[in-house]
Amino acid sequence: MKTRRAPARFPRLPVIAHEGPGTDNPLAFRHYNPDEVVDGRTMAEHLRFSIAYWHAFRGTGSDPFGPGTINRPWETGRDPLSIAKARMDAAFEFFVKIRAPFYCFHDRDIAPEGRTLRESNRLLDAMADHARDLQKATGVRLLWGTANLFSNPRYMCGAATNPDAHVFAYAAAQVKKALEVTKRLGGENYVFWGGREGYETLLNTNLKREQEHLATFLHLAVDHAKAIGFKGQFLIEPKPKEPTKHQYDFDVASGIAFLRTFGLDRHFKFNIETNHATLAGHTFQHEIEVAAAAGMLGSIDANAGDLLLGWDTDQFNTDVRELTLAMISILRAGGLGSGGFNFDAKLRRTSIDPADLFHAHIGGMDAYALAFKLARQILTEGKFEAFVQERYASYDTGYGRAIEKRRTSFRDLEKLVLTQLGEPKPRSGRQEYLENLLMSYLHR
Ligand code: XUL
Ligand code: CO
Repeated sequence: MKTRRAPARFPRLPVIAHEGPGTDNPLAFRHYNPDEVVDGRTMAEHLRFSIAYWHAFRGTGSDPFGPGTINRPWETGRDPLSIAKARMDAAFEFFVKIRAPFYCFHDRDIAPEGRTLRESNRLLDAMADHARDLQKATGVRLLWGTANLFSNPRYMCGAATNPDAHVFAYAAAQVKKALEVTKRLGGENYVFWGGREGYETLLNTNLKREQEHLATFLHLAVDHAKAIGFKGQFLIEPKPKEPTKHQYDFDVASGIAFLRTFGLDRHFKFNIETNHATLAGHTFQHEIEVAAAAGMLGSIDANAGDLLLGWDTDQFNTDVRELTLAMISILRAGGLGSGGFNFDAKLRRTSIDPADLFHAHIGGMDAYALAFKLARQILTEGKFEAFVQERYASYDTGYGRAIEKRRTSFRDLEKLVLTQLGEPKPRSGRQEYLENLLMSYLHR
């Protein structure tokens, strides 16, 4: 790598420092102290924050009603490859300044797409070399890679679920390359988000064949990972709709059913995105609990939707209550392992200043750091745990235990009720008491 220092792309923005909750500096962390050691690990190691390349460095603020509003100086002039390199220099400067140890990308975020697959692969290789050099120079690592199988018009009717086998083959070739690049850059996970793996109308769709094709595609990916020695974790990112009307990986529960049906469950965990959970009609915490119950909690796409809007608004999440509940479930499940918290979130269309990118991520990181601390405190004190344990205590002994061990029958239970138990005595679920208890932690 050349030693010549590139000019700063964010010249007026500093490396963000932790100044504590009392600071009035808007460009400082109040709660996220990357170097603070908690239980033998730094906060940076616990939280494994990651920046989403597509939003932070490819997002322009465009919407269906108008073009982009966000203009970055490195996006103009020269040829697409030079622009991609200047953009990546800016990205790594940002990762360092915002103190994020990880980033994530789609293949087409970091490199321009060529006219042929061969040319696209060559461009991707050139940008992977540049990324490798920048990773080495900064210490920033790749949380996960993925392939964009939804933007190019060839994928308008799906990639792995396309009715045309030619498109399936093209998508396979693209994922093969993306997996190889992810491995080369030390990516710790690889994500499959089926943006167009669904349908608009059943009038033109063979749902059964499409689901089988999707399963075959994932099996081929597992085979290729094995062939090249990629050891990262495979993740499915569920989303119920948008861009298609119905997507096959609707939510975590349907994802688990799909993976188990096709013998893929050993190879996959879930990348749970907050806004996708709410689009599926669930809370964020619900999706985390469902994945954790199956031992398949992998990683988080950290964002939020706007509950008054029905689409994927990908906002930064500063709802400490929601995040504390999510963190309780994550910590109780033993954490995210090779996963992390990836800010799959974008600036509002009107937030056009470089400083807005900093404020957005500072808020997201602080909210998660605060939620992490609150959740740890709640779990350490164990009041909710004790309440729940007591609520289910009748299953710990006697006939309750026999039910859990499946050592009983309807006949046995009927006899028990008729001869000994009689009518059960209703017990309060005490929801309001528990909500107040939660509030006492959030607002001390
Ligand atoms: C889209 C989305 C994607 C995935 C990666 O809603 O979340 O950016 O995270 O393909
Ligand atoms: Co996402």
